[in-house]
Amino acid sequence: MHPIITTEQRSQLQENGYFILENLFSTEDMAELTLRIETFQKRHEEELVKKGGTEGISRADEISFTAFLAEQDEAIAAFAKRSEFVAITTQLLGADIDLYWNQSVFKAPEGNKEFPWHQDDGYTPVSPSPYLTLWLALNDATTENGCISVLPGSHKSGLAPHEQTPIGLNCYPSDAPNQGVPVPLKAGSIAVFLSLTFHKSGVNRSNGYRKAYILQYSQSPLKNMRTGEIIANRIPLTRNSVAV
Ligand SMILES: O=C(O)CCC(=O)C(=O)O
Repeated sequence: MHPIITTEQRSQLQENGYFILENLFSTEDMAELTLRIETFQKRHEEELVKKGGTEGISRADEISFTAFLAEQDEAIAAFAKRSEFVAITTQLLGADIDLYWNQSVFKAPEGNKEFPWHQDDGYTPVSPSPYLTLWLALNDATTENGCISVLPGSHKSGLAPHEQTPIGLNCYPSDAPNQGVPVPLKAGSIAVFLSLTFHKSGVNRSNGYRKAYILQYSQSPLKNMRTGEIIANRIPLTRNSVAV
């Protein structure tokens, strides 16, 4: 079973709400996965343009969130079920795990907006909470191209109020003196954080796309706290700590 989550990483998650797993996957793995993802991301971009440039929190030529990738592609599903994810999630969450949500997030060069501070639970509050968000860098994420930042300790006060803005939900001022910790990541590295940890991503000032694949794993079953319903049609990862 790999990787083994160290005592230090566990206490970072508990205290700060996040930790980093460096170089979990090879650059070859990331190149292959990116190719598969780009088929869907490009199609989504084309649809965005046809729809006038925006849909939900995606904006053509700025930022696109392309969801349900593992549900549509066998190779991406196989990636989301890799033993690395079994190891991480069973150690941190428990024995029965599902892939709750998965999406790519591509930030276009010279986009001029941050993606605002939020908790993932702010978009859909669920129980049990928190679940785990694994933010995987498909290419190098840097402070120049809009890597994420996290606010250490912000997970400790539960679900914060979020206000709707034109570019996404927001739970923390973008002009507060404490703007958290930037988390640059090499391709193939992961930021592991809790669904209650405040995070945002920066402006992409580079001349290339910043590409990420976000995998969110939760205990099974998972309830939508707005509707009270069990969230159906998720991809099972483990039962009794064994991959399924
Ligand atoms: O990758 C990004 O730019 C931000 C994505 C994010 O925070 C999210 O999807 O929750």
